[in-house]
Amino acid sequence: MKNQGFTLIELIIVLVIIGILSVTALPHFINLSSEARIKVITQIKTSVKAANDLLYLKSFMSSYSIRPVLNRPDLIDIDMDHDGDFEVFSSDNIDVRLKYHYIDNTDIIKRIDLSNDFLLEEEGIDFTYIGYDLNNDGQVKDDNCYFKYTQAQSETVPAAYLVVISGC
Ligand SMILES: [Ca+2]
Ligand SMILES: [Ca+2]
Ligand SMILES: [Ca+2]
Repeated sequence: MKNQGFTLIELIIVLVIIGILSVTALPHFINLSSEARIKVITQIKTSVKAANDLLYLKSFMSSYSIRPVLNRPDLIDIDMDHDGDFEVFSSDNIDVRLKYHYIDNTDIIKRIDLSNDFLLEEEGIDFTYIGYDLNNDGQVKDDNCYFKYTQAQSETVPAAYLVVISGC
């Protein structure tokens, strides 16, 4: 039999169902996306910490070449790709310069895959914020939905990881 498309009564039924769905489902989706944002922010923290823990370990492994930095006892370079060069300033090379064996806050962006959904903001020489700019004002901290990385401060004060999710 030839398909005759929707009859008027079918169309009305469909519209009513869509109406009911949008009323009941919308608040749920808003909740979900807040939950999703919290999950993502937490995930970013986990990824950065995992990357950092791994680099920390490698900085003590004899299988990686380490180079001290002149007059900077807080810094070391690691030849991550084992090619004998220390290309720590090249953005497409995995060689890395660590501060007290942890990632410098400005190198976070090199170490994780970040989508355009996030805003990344650096503050001073120590802090990097990655989060949602929910009110679109170009700033990330005011939205209270971010991950904050603090680079290591000394041999005894390692890197720190904080999530703020009260605004997510
Ligand atoms: Ca290298
Ligand atoms: Ca820094
Ligand atoms: Ca903002």
